[in-house]
Amino acid sequence: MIRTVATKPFSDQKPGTSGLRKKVPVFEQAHYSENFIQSIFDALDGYRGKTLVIGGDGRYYNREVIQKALRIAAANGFGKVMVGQGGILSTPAASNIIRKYKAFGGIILSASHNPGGPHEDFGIKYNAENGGPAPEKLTDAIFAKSKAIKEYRISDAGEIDIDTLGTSRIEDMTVEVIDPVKDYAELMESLFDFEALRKLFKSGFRMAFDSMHAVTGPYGKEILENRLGAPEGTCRNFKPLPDFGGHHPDPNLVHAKALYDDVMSASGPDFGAASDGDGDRNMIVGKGMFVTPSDSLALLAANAKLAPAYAKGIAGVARSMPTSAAADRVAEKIGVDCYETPTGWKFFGNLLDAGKVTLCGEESFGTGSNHVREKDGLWAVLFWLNVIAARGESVKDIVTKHWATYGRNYYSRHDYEEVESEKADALMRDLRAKLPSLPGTRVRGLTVAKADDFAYHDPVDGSVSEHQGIRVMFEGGARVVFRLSGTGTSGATLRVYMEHYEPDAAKHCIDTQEALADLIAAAEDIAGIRKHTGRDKPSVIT
Ligand code: G16
Repeated sequence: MIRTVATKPFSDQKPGTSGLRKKVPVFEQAHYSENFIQSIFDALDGYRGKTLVIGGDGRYYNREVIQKALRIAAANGFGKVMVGQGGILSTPAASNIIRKYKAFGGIILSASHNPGGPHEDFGIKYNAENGGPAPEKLTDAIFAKSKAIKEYRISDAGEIDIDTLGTSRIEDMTVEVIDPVKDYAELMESLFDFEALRKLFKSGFRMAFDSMHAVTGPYGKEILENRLGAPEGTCRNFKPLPDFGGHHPDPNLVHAKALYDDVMSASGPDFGAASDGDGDRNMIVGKGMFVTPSDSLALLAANAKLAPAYAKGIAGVARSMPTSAAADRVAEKIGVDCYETPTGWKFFGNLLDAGKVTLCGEESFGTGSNHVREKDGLWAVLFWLNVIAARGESVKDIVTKHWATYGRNYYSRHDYEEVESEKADALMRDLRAKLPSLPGTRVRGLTVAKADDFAYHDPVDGSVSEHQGIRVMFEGGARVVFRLSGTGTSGATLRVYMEHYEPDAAKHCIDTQEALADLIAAAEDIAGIRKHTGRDKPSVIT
């Protein structure tokens, strides 16, 4: 039976950079998750009788919310839900399912790289029929609905079995439990030269893929070990756990340090890769060489023709504004356009749908292409393997040769986490007020050429997104960017991004923090980070 439940709005259901992310106890409040899911449906039109995809990264509270989402979807008139077995679907796999089966959209339950557990993070996001994150117009509409909601509709059907493949029914809606890996593995096989990869592993190439006890475990096992013949043990931490084994499933030099150290050791594997909670982020490490996500995008763009899917060339490249300009140099050389978008994968959707770009990437360990409408961790790893196999060179050689050709963009991000929101807002406010007076001033031997608050004019739908980060550009091409994260769940996270271009190959092996020392000092001088936040060093450096 379908029930209509009276409810009151919660004032804090504004989706951030990627959906609604809060601590689990917030989602556990009576009506909280139900309100948000109903608000999503209230903001949509024309889904009656259509198909919805539901899945998540397996974190704590995933199963509970899936049960609620299924019953609310049935009560709202969806014709069918395709749900990943065990409630599992990586974010890129969900994007693929939406596209492949022409679903109306999908609900993905994840807080990405944030930790999981009863007191940790949870998240709900909606992806549209192109398989991509809801655009700002839609997230704004969902927020508006959440502030006005008076009731939600829910079926009172009992617990639905989501562990057995096959179909069942709730009210008039069909529930199909699908294999979360199969369609994704087939897609990967259609993009890359699996035969060459099999040969690579057969030749003794050693790799470690760290799933960080998150969603890509089953995907890595199937693709790398079963289909590509990588030896058992290649996949590490492959069992998805609700609390990710107590770690942050965040593939970077801090949280994937064990993998990094292993690859750097003499007896360690030739190649290492890791992915995050929901499988859309990636980290790439070769022996003696960590590849920054910004460089990774540039390198994949430069080598795209080596992978069968991109053999005919790429239409263009897009990167988020804080991402380094390494990809811009490649785009210029190969004669394609490069677009600069705000942080958030949702901004790439229009460019991909319009065929203006083929590859996109972000400094936040995200890389992807037009094969889905999300960034894709394992895709990036397979792309790298394809490049390594085709070139027969090590990651280190590939990267150093790239720098010799294009120059090196030294790049680093400093995060100040859990800063009091008022203090972080005051820092940004002061910085904004200072912008007009900055050009022409000299800081630490650098002259400010231009300073602005980044606004994006979407070339496809004409929408404008303002206040997307403060850019201070120096003469000679160096820059510092300041912005507040849109994915944190407590306080504010200040992100400071530093970039300096070095064309001279003789100066390409300087330590990154050393190469950026003047810029790091200039960022402090310009923004007064210490004064505002009381912090004398960042919490995380990547
Ligand atoms: C999300 C978005 C990305 C964004 C990242 C960091 O990634 O999808 O586009 O770059 O957050 O955002 P922020 O700097 O605002 O914290 P994910 O992997 O967390 O879904």
